[in-house]
Amino acid sequence: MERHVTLGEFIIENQKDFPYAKGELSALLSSIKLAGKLVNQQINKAGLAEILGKIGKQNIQGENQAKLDLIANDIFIDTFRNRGEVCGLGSEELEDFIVFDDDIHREAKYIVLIDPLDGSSNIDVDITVGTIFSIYRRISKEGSPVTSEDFLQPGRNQVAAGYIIYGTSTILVYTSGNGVNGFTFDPGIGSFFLSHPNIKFPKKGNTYSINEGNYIHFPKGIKKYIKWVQELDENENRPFTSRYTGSLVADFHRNMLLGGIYLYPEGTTSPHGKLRLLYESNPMAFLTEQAGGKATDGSKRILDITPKELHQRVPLICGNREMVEKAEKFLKEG
Ligand code: AHM
Ligand code: MG
Repeated sequence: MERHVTLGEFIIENQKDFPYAKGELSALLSSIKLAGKLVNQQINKAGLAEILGKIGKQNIQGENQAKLDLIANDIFIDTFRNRGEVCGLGSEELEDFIVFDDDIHREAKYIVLIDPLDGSSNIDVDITVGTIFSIYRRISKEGSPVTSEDFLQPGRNQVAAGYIIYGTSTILVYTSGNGVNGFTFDPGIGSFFLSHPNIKFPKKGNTYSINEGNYIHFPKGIKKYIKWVQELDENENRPFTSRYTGSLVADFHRNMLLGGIYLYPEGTTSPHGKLRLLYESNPMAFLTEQAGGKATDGSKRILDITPKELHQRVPLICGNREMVEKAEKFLKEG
C-alpha cells in the first residue's frame, strides 16, 4: 500500500529544517492545523448555523466585519492561548497585538501574525476564502514582555508562513524556508495528507489576476501592462487569461499551481494598495520566493520592507518571476 504522509508526520520529519527549534515550531504548526480544522468546520456549515452576514461593525481598517471573520479570529486566538508556543499575536481583525503574558507563554519564542479569514466578502456567496499565517521568532528576550518591535520585523525574518484554502477541498500550504508543500484535508479521517509536494511556479504562466474595475485609478505603468497582456502574440501565448475571485488565497493558489501573476497595485483612491504587509503580503511573498517566483511592491522586494505599523498596506505584485519582472519594467518606464 502506498504510504500517505500526514502533515503531522511531515512536520516532525522536517524538524531538522529549523536550526534552533526544539520542537516548539512543530508544535506551533500543529496548533495552526488544529485551528484550521475548526475554522473549516464552521465554514462548511455556515449557511445552516446563522453565522453568515455582517455584524454591523467595522475593523480597524474601516472594513465591514463578517461573523465568520470574528469566529475564525477567536478560534485562532483560543488555540494559541490554550497551547504554549506563542507569546504574542497580531491579527488583521484586531487594532493592537495581543500579548499572552502568563507563565506558560512568557518564555515562548514565537509570535504569529494572521489574517483569520481572507476574502471575507466572498463568505456569504460560497466562494473560496482562506486563512493566512506568518511566524517570526521574537526579537525581545524570552521571559520579557513582547514589544511592537517583535511584530515589526521585515518579512525576510519569517521562519514559516502559509495559508489554508477553504475551497473545493481544504488545503494547508506552508513553507519553513525549505520549499513549499501542500496538504489536503480528508474530512472523513480528520487529517491533512501531503498532496502537493515541493510546489513550484511553472516556468511559464499566462494568467493575470487584478481587479480591473480599478483601472482608472492605476499608475500608468500598470495600465500599459494590462494593455500588453491583452495584446495578441501567439509566440508569447498572449492575450493572457484573466482570473480574479477577490480572495487573494484563491487567486494566489491557482497562479502558483498553474502559472500566473497577481497584482494589487497602488491606486489614486488607495495610495498603498489594499493588502496588508504583515498579514497578507509578507506571507505570500515568502511562499512566492520559496516556490521560485518573485514578489515586489513594484520596485522593491516585499520581504525587505521594514514595517512601520501593524496594519501597514503595500502594493503587491507576485507570481512567476518572468511575469513579475515584465510588470516591474512597465512600472519603471511609467
Ligand atoms: P480582506 O482581508 O478584508 O478579505 O481583504 C483582502 C482581499 C483579498 O483577499 C483580495 O485579493 C482583495 O481583498 C480583493 O479586493 P478588491 O475587492 O478591492 O478587489
Ligand atoms: Mg485579508
